[in-house]
Amino acid sequence: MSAEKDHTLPLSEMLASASASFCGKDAAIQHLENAKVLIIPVPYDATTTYLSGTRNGPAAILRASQELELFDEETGQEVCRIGIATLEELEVDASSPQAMVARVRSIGEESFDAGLFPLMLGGEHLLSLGMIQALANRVEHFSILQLDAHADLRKSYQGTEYSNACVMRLASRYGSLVQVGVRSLSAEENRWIQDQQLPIFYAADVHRRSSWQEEILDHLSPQVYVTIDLDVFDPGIMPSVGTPEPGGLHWYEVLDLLRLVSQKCQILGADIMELCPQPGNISPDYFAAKLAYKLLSYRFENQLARRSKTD
Ligand SMILES: [Mn+2]
Repeated sequence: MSAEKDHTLPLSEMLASASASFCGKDAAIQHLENAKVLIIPVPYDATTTYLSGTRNGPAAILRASQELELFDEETGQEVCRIGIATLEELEVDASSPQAMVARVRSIGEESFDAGLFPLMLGGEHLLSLGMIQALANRVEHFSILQLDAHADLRKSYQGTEYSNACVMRLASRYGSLVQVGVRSLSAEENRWIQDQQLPIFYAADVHRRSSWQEEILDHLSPQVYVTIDLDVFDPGIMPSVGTPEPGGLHWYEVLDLLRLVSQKCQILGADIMELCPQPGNISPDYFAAKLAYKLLSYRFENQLARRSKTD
């Protein structure tokens, strides 16, 4: 396939085989008209600053997802019944990070136009910019809820603004940014946060303030894009990231937040980024796959409940 070709292919011709799909063949939707969710795996890491390897993240998540139980005990539902389609891994455009972001943007626009909920699996965090730009081209006002150990608000890094270290500064041009779980930033980023009066919930705030989840809701617009850098979690439970930072969030802290946001806002799209698989340690891969399934379970909880009432 040429580097340009997948831009012109309709999404339906880019679907992964059933057995390579998220949650495997029992859950896979092979016709987009029956799907509500589009899983978009993007195996790209060009600007990662520390340990690289997130290009292997999407495949590891998809592999681990084959082992997921399809029933979710919290919602009492099997969210795969909503219709989850999976794209083949997006072809990498190695010419520049800008070109790769543009490729993600075009896939994002197509999935919004098709009425699908995009869930991107990364890959490096810079790619989130493409999905956020796609959303901004379709929706006027939305919040960006960023779960991340790092602020990623530098003006430029190593001579470019198209870097993981700058991605959320770029993204903040398109939606109102709310950051959660941050515990690593520069003095320059700190000044910018204060100048912009950016709502930021440091990891320490999450650990020490009982009302942090409600406070986050106060800052969110009715429509939200959720971007999760897996390093928001404590490296004790999520070691497979390129830049681990101690003192991260825990499983249920993040799940509770995601469920609350799903109940109070409309989540329009999401991504789970920066899985850097470690040979011999599959637990974090499964963790990421389950997080993706949980996010979808919460997002479509009400829709599935309405469906089962009319069944
Ligand atoms: Mn990060």
